[in-house]
Amino acid sequence: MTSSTKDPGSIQWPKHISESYRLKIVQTLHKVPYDTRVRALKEADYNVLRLRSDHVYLDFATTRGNAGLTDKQLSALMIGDEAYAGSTNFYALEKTCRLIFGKELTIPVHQGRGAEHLILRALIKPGQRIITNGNLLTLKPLADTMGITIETLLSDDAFDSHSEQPWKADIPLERLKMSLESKDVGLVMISATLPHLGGQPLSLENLCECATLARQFHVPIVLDASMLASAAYLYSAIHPGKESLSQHIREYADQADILYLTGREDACCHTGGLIATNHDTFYKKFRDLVVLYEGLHTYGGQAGRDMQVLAQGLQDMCDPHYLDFRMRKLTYLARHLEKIGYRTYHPIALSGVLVDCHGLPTSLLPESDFSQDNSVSISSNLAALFYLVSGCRLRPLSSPLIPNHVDWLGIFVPRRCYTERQIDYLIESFLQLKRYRIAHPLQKKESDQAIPELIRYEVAETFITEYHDDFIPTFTPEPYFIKVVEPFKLTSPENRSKAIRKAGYNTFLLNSEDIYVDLLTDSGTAAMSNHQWARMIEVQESELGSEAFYLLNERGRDVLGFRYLLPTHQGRAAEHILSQTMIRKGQYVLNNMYFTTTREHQERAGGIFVDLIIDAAHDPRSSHPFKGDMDPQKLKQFIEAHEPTTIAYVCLETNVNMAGGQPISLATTKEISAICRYHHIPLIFDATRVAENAYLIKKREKPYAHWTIKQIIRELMSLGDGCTISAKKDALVNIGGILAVNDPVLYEHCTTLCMTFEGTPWCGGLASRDLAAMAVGLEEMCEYDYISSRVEQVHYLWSKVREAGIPVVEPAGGHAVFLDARTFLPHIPQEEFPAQRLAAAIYETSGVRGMERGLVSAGRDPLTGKHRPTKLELVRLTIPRRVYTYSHMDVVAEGVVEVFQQREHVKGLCLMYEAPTLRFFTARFELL
Ligand code: P70
Repeated sequence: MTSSTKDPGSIQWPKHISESYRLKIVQTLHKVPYDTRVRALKEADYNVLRLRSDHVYLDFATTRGNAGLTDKQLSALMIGDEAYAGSTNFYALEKTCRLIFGKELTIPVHQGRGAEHLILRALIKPGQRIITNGNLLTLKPLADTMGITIETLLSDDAFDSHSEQPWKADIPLERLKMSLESKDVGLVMISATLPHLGGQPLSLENLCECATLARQFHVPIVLDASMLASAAYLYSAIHPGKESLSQHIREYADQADILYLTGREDACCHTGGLIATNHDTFYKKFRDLVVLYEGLHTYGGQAGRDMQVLAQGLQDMCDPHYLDFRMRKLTYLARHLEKIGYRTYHPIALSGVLVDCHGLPTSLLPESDFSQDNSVSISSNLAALFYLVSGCRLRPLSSPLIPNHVDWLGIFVPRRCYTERQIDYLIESFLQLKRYRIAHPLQKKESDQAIPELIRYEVAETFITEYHDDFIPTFTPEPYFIKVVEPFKLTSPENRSKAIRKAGYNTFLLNSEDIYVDLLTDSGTAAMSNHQWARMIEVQESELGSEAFYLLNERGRDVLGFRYLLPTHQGRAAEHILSQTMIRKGQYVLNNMYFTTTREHQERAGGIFVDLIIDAAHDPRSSHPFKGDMDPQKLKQFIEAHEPTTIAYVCLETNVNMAGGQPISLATTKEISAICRYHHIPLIFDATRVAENAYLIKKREKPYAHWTIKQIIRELMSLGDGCTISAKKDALVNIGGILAVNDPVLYEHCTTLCMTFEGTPWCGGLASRDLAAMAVGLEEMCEYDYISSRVEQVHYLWSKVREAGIPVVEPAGGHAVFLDARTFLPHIPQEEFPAQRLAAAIYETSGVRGMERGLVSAGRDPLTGKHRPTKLELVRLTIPRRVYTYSHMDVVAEGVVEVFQQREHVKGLCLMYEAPTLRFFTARFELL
């Protein structure tokens, strides 16, 4: 063996690596209360592997069949042709195997164990032996039932958690030779990694040598390639060179006479597997058997869609970026556990982290010696305790996977499923664990016939000594896990320079494929949840009285409290209808600052836009907690100076976008509302970001600290007469808007315009499925854990850039971090568009896309034709909802800091083209 001994966990990574994907669909996640955990554990007979998955908060029991899919895999699910014979999906799978593994003949099977079953039946006789490095989870029981002996050959290092030997899955060649010489060996089955040892890899050299030996003795060599990408990745990490991950995968595959896999590991499928070979004689044997045990040779017990997903998953797994991130995440986990006193298995590999239960902090175990003859392992006890403490499930490893003298608790981290914050929760739980002690260890239930992993336990007396109350982590982990992802890449610096020049230094004009982390907007960019998708598929499409409309109407009323609701295709459509209905030419519309589309519609309806926001809003450095508030004094003075009848309405935006995502307070809004009511002036909200505003009220306005988000929203909305909403923001949909009012006459007028511009009043120009998604979104936005993790993530980025000395709008807002471009680039005068320039520079440096919110956005004064003066010259980094993780935020902060460090070299821009309205969308610039 010629491998070096470099620990892949010690490789120098760039400072921040983030997930190579953004979240596309999330699955909502609920904490399991302590009392439920106590009950659930008892019901599961204290064996965590018997717990119902809905009683588990975060599940680290296995990496099999629970990965987040890629968007392409999800769409593959939809193109299963489900033909019984010769489906296109089979041919896609066959082609993929040829491409990736260089194997011409493919037999699909339902899962890995289906493959093992066929291989054993086809190639080995009872009484013969199999030599393996041991993926024994399924192979061992299968061989037992078939009367086949298994000989596991591994070096002693494999079970030594301190040995840094990087190839613990290697087969000792001397022992292999001796066994082969005994002549009764029917197969050599080698696994590319050993998942039960955390994913320890096999070296390519060892595989080559095993293959050479096996051939000398005419014994076929079979490779379990379920985690071949992981092995090949670790191989390339230790042998850095020109070869790609795909090339290494191919080199491993080339050594095998037969290759098989379960799609449920590296290929990130939920089911499916295959056998592939270039040998016709083997193939024919499998083909004869597959019809008996699995299904026809062109579907092998898989739905057509599953073959298509597998084919896609195999292609996706050849991308090393995800494995870079995964390796880092697992290294992070192991290092932190060690820091807080747990011993983990070395080196770190790609299935997960193993905690050595012989090296536990002593405080955890009973005061009396943990009985030597207690047949229940410490790891099983610890897993039960850990579940009680955290709601998380880990996996105690038991024989035959590992020898009796070792006792490990496995933390198997599902692929593309949990975020770094959730891993942090796990780490904090381990810290919390140390405050508990097992009082009476578990005992096996007498006469239990279950297989070793599923044995039932009981406890004579109380299980733990004391209950220290439910622990509250120091942060809010995302209340969802990842169901589907959308992979992305960072393009080269040359590519980015070219792209921004081509886009006329306007980030609106960039192509999304050139973008790494996209913080252009939080509008229509959210990841929808499993519940939203489920409702979307459920509802019937109809533009007349659709059930989805009634669903939306009911939820909308429940959350907002207005009597009449009209869907629109998005926010500006609602603004259009409302402005046209409520404004008479020459009337004033009083606002708290402005939003671009809102003002445009007010002015087009003949209104005169007036801004009455408090002065602090225009000062980026003021840390007033409610910078979105309208100034009641200014309002009173305005009404005094003009007749109330000259005012069409007062429009209050929640979480004022252009001011930096700054909230309005309930106290001031009550004052504003009272003034309006006294003078019979309607008060209309732009409630686009009302949930974020409600969260900030809860945090910053004392009397409401104990109110629910929904109660605060209802209280706020009860102060007005109606609202417009762009549902593409807080309401968590990709398209949609709402117009809601109390006045039936006004509603009828709006309905007429809706018919003209949007669609029927039951659809507003949307598909019924969009209404359904909106209905569910309105509810989800009110969930405290969601909205808190959402806003806190924004605050995390805000704090990070602020701590680096970068000028930001104070205080942190609800949806975005606003960089103060005037202070950031003091040498660029406002006429040279510092914010526009800064947004472009951030893109060029880091691939992160933000948006100008300054002179360009303010547009020109229709009367004078001059740029509208604006004090705020900002770049907005807007965080989409449920899409990015904390590690993405780290990468963003790093990019902004990099530009900051070279800020003197950044020059201004000159305007080359602008459209007459909303010019920021399409304006073009050149470098000065
Ligand atoms: C953004 C988006 C949209 C928006 C809003 C408020 C407070 C209404 C709307 C319009 C998208 C956008 C729109 C114009 C310029 C730049 C960006 N804001 N009210 O990114 O809703 O887009 O659904 O028609 O923030 O802030 P819609």
